[in-house]
Formats: sequence, structure tokens, C-alpha cells
Amino acid sequence: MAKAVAALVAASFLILLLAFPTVFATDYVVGGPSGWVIGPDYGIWAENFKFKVNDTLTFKYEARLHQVEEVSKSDYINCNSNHPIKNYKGGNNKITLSKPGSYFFLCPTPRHCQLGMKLALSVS
Ligand SMILES: [Cu+2]
Repeated sequence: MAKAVAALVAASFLILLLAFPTVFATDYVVGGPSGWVIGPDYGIWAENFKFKVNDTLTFKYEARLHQVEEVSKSDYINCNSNHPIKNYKGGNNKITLSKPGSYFFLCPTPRHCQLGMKLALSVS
């Protein structure tokens, strides 16, 4: 009996998941276990995923070393942190990808963007 109930619950969940995929937003920890640091190639990291509207990015980092800025595409390309769209501090930020399109992030600490702390991704 318990097994039948468990199977029914699992089947219901699967049906729900197939019918309403957007309900189940995914949270992505940027960089995986490494987090937001100097070292990883965040372009390669982002290629592993298909980001959807309402998914979230969680940036984890050492607050005294790093920050997160959402920037325009040209500021991303040029590592320009002078006019961010949004700035996040504190070491743990969850950012909702609320609309489709491209998103660009960088670390505004001097030289960090040039050293690879930049992330571009597209959301569908
Ligand atoms: Cu940094």
C-alpha cells in the first residue's frame, strides 16, 4: 500500500513537471563548488546549462574580496564596472533571471574581471 502511494505521488509529480515546467525553477550556484572566485572559466560553466525564465543564480564569494555587478554587454566586453545596472555585495546573492535575453555579470574589484571573473549567459 505504501509503495502504491509512493508510486502515485511520483507519477503525479512527473505529470506536473511535464505539464508545468516553468513552475520548477532551478537555482544555479555560479561556478559550482568553487563559487565566484578568480580561476574558473565562467563561460565554460554556463555552457553546461539551459537557463529559463525564473531560474535563479546564486553567487557565493568572500565578501571582502569580491562583489557582483550586472552590466551591459559592452561593459562586460570591456570589463567596465563604472555604471552597473545592479550591484550586489555581501558574499551570497540570489538573482532571479526574470526575463528572456542576455545577462552579463562581472566582479568590480580591480583586475578581477580581466582575470576571468565575468559571466555571460542567455535565458530562454
Ligand atoms: Cu572579484
